[in-house]
Amino acid sequence: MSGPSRRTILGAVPVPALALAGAGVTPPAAPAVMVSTWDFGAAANAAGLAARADGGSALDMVEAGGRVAEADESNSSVGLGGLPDRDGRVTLDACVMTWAGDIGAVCALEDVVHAVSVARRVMERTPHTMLVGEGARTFAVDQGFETRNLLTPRAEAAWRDWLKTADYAPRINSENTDWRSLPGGPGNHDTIGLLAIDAAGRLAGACTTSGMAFKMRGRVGDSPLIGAGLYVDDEIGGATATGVGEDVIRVAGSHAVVEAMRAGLDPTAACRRVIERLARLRGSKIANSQVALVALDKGGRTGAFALQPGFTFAVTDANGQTRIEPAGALFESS
Ligand code: SD4
Repeated sequence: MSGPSRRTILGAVPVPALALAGAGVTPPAAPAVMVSTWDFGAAANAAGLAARADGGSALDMVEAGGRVAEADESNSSVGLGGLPDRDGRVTLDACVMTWAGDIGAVCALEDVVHAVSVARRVMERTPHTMLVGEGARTFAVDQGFETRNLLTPRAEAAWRDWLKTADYAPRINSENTDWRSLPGGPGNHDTIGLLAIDAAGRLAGACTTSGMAFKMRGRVGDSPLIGAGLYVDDEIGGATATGVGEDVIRVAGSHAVVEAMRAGLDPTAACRRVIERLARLRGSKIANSQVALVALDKGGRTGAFALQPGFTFAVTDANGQTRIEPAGALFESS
């Protein structure tokens, strides 16, 4: 069955009244213990599962997964190799949140690959929850993190090419299309949001990114913002977001998903409710925006929903079985 066209959705018809496209995902064979955004989440989940097998906490799991994406030089939007801002500087945003409500974040961090680990240090070693820019970098150096130039030759070439037009226009699902089309496919990654349940049944999450390619210098998206790019409530579940951060922030996307689950919705329905809310709020302004939300509840159920088709997420169960799930979307392909 086909869903509504983007034009229909944007034509003043109340979103909830419509039969929406691709509403569900296949339930996992076994409860999930880790979920992360995009196809490349599979490699991150493998690292998270290894951390779990070593007795690691849910925080260790999501940190390990985030570090896989950050360290991959061939990715275009996380850590090393991330596409820079319009001034040619790679700046990283990341956050973590635990079962206990402990949080840490960094924004616009430069020259340090593992932003997710710096965010964890902010949580563990400072009286604060967020450090930005030069202060975040200084803290990371004080904590022993190595510095290096994050702008790889490939990312620099892409930036120089972009400078010819200097047209800032986020591309829908570039996270998957770039990754699939680049040489070596599975080696390429993008913004990654991760949620995990450890052997003690505790939940944690992380989100790490170099943000939107060719953003203005100083721009911060949703990814390091607790409540927008990530939220975890150990009684209920967690959620994380990817896509155009400005639109995720407007609806406090991840927190809204967790609250929808608290109200009784399953993870897919909770993500869908928040995407519909964004569509009602923004109408035609989100016609060319992609926002995707992913959730994992306390019982290991997962779900996701997006504005546009093409978003996928990686689900891993306690046996280490990983599946790539396609998310339902509000707009069908036009
Ligand atoms: C941001 N949400 O900085 C991030 C970008 C993203 O996959 O998710 N890209 O707005």
